Amino acid sequence: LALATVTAPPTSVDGFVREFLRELNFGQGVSLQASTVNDQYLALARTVRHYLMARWSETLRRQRETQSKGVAYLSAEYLLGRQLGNALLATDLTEIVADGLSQCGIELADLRAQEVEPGLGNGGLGRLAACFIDSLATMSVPCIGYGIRYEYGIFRQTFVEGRQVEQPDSWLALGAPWEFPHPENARRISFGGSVADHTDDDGVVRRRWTPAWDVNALPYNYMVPGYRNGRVNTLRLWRAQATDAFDLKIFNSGDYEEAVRAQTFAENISKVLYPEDSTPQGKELRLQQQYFFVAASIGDFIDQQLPEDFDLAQLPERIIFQLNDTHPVIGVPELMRVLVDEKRLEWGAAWEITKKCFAYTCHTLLPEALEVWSVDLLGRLLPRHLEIIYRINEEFLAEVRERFGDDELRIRRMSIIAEHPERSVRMAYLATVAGAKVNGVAELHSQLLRDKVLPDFHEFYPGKFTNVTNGITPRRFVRLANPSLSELITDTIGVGWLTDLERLRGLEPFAEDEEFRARFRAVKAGNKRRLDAVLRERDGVGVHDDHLLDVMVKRLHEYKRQSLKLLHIVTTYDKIVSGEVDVADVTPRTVIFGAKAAPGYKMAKEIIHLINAVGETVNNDPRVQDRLKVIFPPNYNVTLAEKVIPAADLSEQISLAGKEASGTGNMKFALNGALTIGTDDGANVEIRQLVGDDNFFLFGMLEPEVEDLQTRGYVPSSFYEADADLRRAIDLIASGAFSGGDRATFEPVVSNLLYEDRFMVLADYAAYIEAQAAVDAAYADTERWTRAAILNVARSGFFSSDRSMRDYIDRIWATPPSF
Ligand code: 26M
Repeated sequence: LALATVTAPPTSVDGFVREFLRELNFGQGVSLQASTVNDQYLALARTVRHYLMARWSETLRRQRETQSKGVAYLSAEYLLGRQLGNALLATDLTEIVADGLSQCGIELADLRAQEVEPGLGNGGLGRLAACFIDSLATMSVPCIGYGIRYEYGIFRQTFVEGRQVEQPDSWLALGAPWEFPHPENARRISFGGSVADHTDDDGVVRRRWTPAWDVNALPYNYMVPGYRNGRVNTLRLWRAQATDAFDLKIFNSGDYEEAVRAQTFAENISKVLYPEDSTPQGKELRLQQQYFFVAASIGDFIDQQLPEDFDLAQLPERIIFQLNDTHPVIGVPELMRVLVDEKRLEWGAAWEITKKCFAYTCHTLLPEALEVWSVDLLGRLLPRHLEIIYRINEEFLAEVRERFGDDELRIRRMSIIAEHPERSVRMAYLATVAGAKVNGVAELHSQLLRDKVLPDFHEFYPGKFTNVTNGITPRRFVRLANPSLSELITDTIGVGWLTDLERLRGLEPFAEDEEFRARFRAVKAGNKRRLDAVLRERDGVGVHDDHLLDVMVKRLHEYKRQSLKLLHIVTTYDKIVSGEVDVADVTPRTVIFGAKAAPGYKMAKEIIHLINAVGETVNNDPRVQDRLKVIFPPNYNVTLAEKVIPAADLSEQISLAGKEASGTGNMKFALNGALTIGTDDGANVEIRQLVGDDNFFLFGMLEPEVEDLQTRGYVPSSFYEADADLRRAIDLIASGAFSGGDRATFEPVVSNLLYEDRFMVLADYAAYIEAQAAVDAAYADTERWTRAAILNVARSGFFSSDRSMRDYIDRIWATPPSF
């Protein structure tokens, strides 16, 4: 019967058109003639949802029935990108929908362009979460993603006179057709108050938390469709809402203003994504966000996803909570609180369960990025959790003492509680103590994690540490972003590669095939023209399709060294205008930057200003004759990435060795046929090993050399003194050449480079310039370049996030029997 199962609409052009018009008429309440593009987009999104619905309910039904082990991915960020194209790809409806819409006089592309991407993440970490849930759905692995439904995602970036200005990202303003609110599964999340002993009805004295205030957590579900496999997993994001208690206040206190203020206070929790992605600010609201979503998620899993009579001792057989960095680590004491205080398990039994239910992924090496919470703040907001953390620490340190004796230095080093500069909780240590596994995100990163960041812990728990190199979903970043390359690949090696990316190896012999190389170049040229059109429409500037397209897109950070790229541009410019090189001999290049700076990160914002200023000068200097262009489209996001990356010839991955945990943009470029100029850092190391030294431009100090220079004492100005080209580049910036003659404008950037230069830009300058000369030479040999680009594609199948997921299953999640 129709009631027993959910059915999908008919998969035919006519069936689609009927369904679409119904949504337009009855969902949007407009006729086709009267409808706006937004009406049409919303109706289409809802129609596509209908096609996914049957698979979703079937997935949920099977999950309830089998109760097999699954993953709960806990992440404060999901940088999803647009949903429509991906949903059409997953259901194989793109053609039917395009045909149907054209019968209605509508272009599918226009409706796709209408979607505002959910930018619920900052950068790499959030995008990784989105790739992982895509892969798990595609591999039919039971997974539920948990996170926060921020009302405002990552800010919209604009430039005013070359400086970054942030605007709120109102991604929900035109309608949210992909979400399903589930108010019936709302949960109450408590904060503050105090803890005291209390004799329970069973006569046992237990600690009892009496919170001071609470909020409602309202879940919104989003579909995570697998690629043509009939599976749809769930992403569940929580929204904060005031509880009735707040409303009651209105009547009881008579203080209406105060009651409304309190309501606003509660709802602030899911209001906005914090736009920092390295140096945590220790803001109370951020900790509220973390506890809010983690407590809601753990409670939801236990109460909603498990059978009522479930024996919690079996929890590790049913679920692994994967911690995406330390942001959800407060989940560790939360699960302990639930098990001990609410479910009345013994502490020891609860700890045995908890230790098996969490695994921790670390995404950084920068010491300032390691999250700590002051005991004072944590104790005020979550007093019971602080007690639990103290007890975990006590028992942990007792174990350390048992192994190593009273080695007080070691105890102090390893304590979850730091005493200086302020008593605080080291979240990475808590995660390491509680996690069944700890992983880094690339081989080099995992090695450094063991040796430099957590060496004492590695010594104590050698088996705990492992590596899973990051990956990216080829569905979005190859198939959707680069349809013409995808078609060429399928023409050449057949179907199947999209879900088995190692098959790209089959392209290797075609690097020697002249006709294939010509087709490959035609694909790249086509992608450059497409990007040109996008950028003209978006920002009124284009890209030349006969230029080497040199791209650096990532968050703006000193360690990523956008300023090194800038010095290369300034040097090239200086050599042209000084007449040292004949402009006719300069390889025509367009450099594209894309980068957001955290709004409070001063130096990053100065560098953005400098990039824009250099671009302004270089692009308008007739002596350059258009052979060097610098463009910086504002508001780089997933949507723009999908256009920029497929057009790129050269991928800039130039972080100081030992600072970039992995990088994932680097993988997207290689898979789209760009060559990398890069340091021996993060996953660059593995990319180079796979594609081969001949097909990768390596430069710069190795990590041990960086360490060494650091200990010897790094004096940036000595590099300035010793290198005439470098001196000229820096002097040119300092002279005001890019600031209308004003020497003050970029003085902070110049001084920073000369007298601080934490990330050794000047030390790697000469090597970088030399490597860029090698790039120019290689690009001049078109056939050789194309061969190398093809080999980059053919040998990068390893970087599919499907492979990452297999590694998580094998190395972290598998406690057989499972999956
Ligand atoms: C923390 C506290 C308060 C506010 C914000 C944060 C925060 C948010 C995001 C801290 C770090 C955040 O992201 C870090 C990140 O994106 N790391 C990157 O992770 C990628 C995926 O593993 C790696 O490829 C990158 O190398 C790494 O920099």
